[in-house]
Amino acid sequence: MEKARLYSGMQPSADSLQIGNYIGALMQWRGLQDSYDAYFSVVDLHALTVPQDPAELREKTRRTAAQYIGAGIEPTRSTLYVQSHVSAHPELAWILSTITGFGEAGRMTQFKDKSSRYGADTTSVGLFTYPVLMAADILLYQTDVVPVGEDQKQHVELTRDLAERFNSRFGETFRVPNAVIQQDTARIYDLQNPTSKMSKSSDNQSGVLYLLDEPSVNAKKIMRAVTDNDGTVRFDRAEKPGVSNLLVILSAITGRQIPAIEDEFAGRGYGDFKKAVAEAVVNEFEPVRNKALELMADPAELDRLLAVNADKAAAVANETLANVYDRVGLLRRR
Ligand code: ATP
Ligand code: LTN
Repeated sequence: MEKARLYSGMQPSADSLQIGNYIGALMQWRGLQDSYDAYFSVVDLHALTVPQDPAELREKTRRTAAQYIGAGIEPTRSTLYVQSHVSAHPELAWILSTITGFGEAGRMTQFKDKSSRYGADTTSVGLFTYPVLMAADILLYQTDVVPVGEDQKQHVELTRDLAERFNSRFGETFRVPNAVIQQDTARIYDLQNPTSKMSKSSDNQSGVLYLLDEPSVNAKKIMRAVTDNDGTVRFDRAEKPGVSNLLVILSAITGRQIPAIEDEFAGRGYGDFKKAVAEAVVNEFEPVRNKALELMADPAELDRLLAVNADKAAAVANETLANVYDRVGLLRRR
């Protein structure tokens, strides 16, 4: 039987990914790549929706791809590519934008949050149409499942609506995808501010564990993580957000259940517990970081891998796009 198709992606918005991206996305992707025909993109066109330095964007794109591979996304098994290498993405996005309502796009909460943060004058039209490009990413590959965080659920809903609308207007063209929402329990918070989500593009780096940082830097950040005065290693998001966050990290990385960890550290101080978390994180990151650094040291080989995968992706995407162009009535070029 043919494997169902899976699509996901991440923006190259930082020099290094952080542990939330690893636990919340990469570990899951790695686990899914055997059971699905999986496509993973570095969505550089999406990154352009906020100002980027051109040289840095190029570098971040390579680095993000290297970290996908370092984390175990295998470029021979999964189709791991850079979004801008497949020109069908912006082409389909244009077509989809013509069937997206202005009000419909305006209801996207991520756009509302970001535009109110940046102000109307610095908010680009690209930021407004961001979800339409995301819909194009997904629909080009006749995707069945889209693993994403809770914050992207609304964008996948829009994608489904657009697929259904297009199919009913122009005939069956797109598979209607389903979101697979990553468990909220896999959400990682900032070590210094454990009630806000950890982010790779955070202004303050002291609470963020970067995959590519030196092991000693990450160990230090964990030893300095904000906790509380109660002194017991116990999961309680409301009262003990710092300790709970460290418990989630240790549990996700070791695969052990939180109660078993609580038992192990009963009657022991936070120092011991933090040491165990630091050791687990450093050991987990080491091979990921080494592999990513190795790939980054040979950009020609990395670019070659990405080109092979872009060709694989383009073959699928172009077929969908040609069908779409026909359906909407664009004249074929002979
Ligand atoms: P940015 O700062 O650029 O918004 P980010 O680190 O918040 O980046 P995204 O690029 O928005 O991350 O998300 C990439 C993937 O990582 C998504 O699947 C998202 O759900 C997951 N992810 C991001 N941050 C976390 C987190 N703190 N905990 C768990 N998963 C996360
Ligand atoms: N918007 C997503 C990244 C993204 C994506 C996609 C995820 C772009 N295109 C297609 C899944 C499928 C984010 O910010 N995490």
